[in-house]
Amino acid sequence: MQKLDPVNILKESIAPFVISVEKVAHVQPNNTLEHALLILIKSGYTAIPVLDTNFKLHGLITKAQILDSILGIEHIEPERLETTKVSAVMSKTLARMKDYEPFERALSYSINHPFVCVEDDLGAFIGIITRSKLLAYLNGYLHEQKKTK
Ligand code: 2BA
Repeated sequence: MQKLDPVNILKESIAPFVISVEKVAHVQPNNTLEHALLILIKSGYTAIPVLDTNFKLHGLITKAQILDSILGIEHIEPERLETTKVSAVMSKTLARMKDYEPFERALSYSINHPFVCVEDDLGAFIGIITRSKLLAYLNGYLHEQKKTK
């Protein structure tokens, strides 16, 4: 087995950690909030990426953003779910990196983000890396290190 050291692990490829696009729940910018809420509820996730039909990443949308957008002054206004588009509510700032960037970049993003979006050189969305996958790998790595001491 390859002997890892702290410098090597930081420079490792992120490829083994990527959950590929076919497995990532997502919505499109011109979908309604009603559709996005259905996808979020059915998938069980609190936040998912927003991709267009060419798999270009536009942002991310959360259940909290959708619920916030239907709050009126005194009432919840669910009719807005049918008339508002995802693009009007989504966040455009998100953790994103290229597929050739190293493990250390994904790790440092995951301090503040539960997942990082990964794109290829042409800007096509490839998938996501979740904080839990990175931590599970680090945990295994640290235990291996302990055994060899
Ligand atoms: P959250 O939706 O806040 O989910 C937090 C954690 O809850 C997930 O961590 C997972 O451990 C668990 N969880 C939530 N929904 C689940 C479900 N339907 N089935 C199984 N476990 C579920 P991670 O798996 O590390 O995911 C971190 C974040 O990455 C998620 O945050 C979500 O925003 C995003 N994510 C993960 N997998 C995704 C996928 N296949 N499609 C879209 N987004 C995904």
